[in-house]
Amino acid sequence: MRTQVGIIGAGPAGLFLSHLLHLEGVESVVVESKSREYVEGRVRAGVLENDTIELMRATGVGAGHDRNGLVHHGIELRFDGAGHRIPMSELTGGRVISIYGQQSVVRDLADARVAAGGALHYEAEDVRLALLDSEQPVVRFRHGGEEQVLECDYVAGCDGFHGVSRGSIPDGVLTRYERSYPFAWLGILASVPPSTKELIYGFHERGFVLHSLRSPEVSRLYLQCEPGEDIANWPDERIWEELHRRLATRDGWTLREGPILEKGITPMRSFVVAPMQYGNLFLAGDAAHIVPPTGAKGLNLAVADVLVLSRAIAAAQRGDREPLARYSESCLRRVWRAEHFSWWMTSMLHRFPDSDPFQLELQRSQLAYTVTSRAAATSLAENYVGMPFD
Ligand code: FAS
Ligand code: PHB
Repeated sequence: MRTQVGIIGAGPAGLFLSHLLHLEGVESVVVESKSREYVEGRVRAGVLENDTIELMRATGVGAGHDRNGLVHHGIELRFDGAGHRIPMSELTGGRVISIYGQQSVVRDLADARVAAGGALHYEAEDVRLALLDSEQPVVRFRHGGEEQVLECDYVAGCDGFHGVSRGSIPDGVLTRYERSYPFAWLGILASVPPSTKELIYGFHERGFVLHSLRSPEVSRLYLQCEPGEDIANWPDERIWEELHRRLATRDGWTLREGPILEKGITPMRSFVVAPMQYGNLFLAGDAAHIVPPTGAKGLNLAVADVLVLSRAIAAAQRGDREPLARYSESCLRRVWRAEHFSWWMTSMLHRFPDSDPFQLELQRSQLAYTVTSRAAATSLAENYVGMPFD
């Protein structure tokens, strides 16, 4: 097989890249180790930035979002028994976020690729990359028991944190920046109408809490828990009891309970590799960087990366290799802004096991300042709705 761009991974990064390249008239083949059902069944991101929404609309994959996405103009910070709204759109000249699950995003993108005759190979086994520093890199994999060889001009590593792409780069090329956090998130999907119209980020002595949404009938909620916690220690009643405690307010706000459809625990880390390229291999999304989900940036960063990459590859096909040479530099500016914002939100809203009363008062002061100072609230708002892609 031969193509222009071999894409490893059919998550948001890989599928959006294949879609954008198609619109640029560049051919690609997507190689994914899991089944389409598995990828679309994975509950992950829920928040889309302003420019991710605009890009989906501008490139013809926004219909699903416009039917079912929930556009929000603010979020709430809740601490010491009271909620404080951050009017993000008012503070950012009308920019918004929306709640539209990652499952729906990848479904809409895969539908668009299939409709356009795109080549998507799900359930590929034993994916291996070779000749990455040559003019003709190669992707080998087994599909349906057959050995496949895919010759490409470029390879895009969109295979997430645990993929093969980053590991295919020789030692000594990449610099790793990482930080892990002494807590994790226990997330649930519940079949109950959300008890809030906008996201609630809560700081509580017992730990962080987040009330998010998926639809008018389905709620998504998160609790700070111990790293490496066993989900078996969290029967549904205990989860609801803890959510009630951490979200309680003095004005009697109530949390509705309902059947828990899905629950899981997510480790928290910050991770970046630089450069995000080696020869004709280009890393995008979680393959190159991870943010703790407190800033809701992961999926949006993946989309920003592949927008830069698709334009750079199209320019290279027209003979201008400059944008491709500057791919890492272009992406890393936005990556580090999102890394800082996600670390800052995580540090302000979580209970650190070694935190003393002084630390707690520092966090309270940061929260109080953020909800009373227009300048501080604007800083949070502009980072949360996302910096403009261009
Ligand atoms: P992905 O991990 O999504 O996709 C990589 C794909 O590569 C997968 O389908 C995988 O099966 C495949 N793959 C792996 N190894 C392979 C191999 N060897 N060969 C072939 N294929 C291979 N982000 C936000 O923006 N907003 C949020 O609200 C948010 N909430 C989150 C909540 C949770 C609980 C988690 C875990 C993450 C959250 N994120 C959020 C971040 C998340 O959405 C990721 O950033 C996003 O999935 C990144 O997309 P990709 O880079 O495409 O990686
Ligand atoms: C989600 O809806 O899953 C979600 C929302 C906000 C976050 C993280 C996850 O910060």
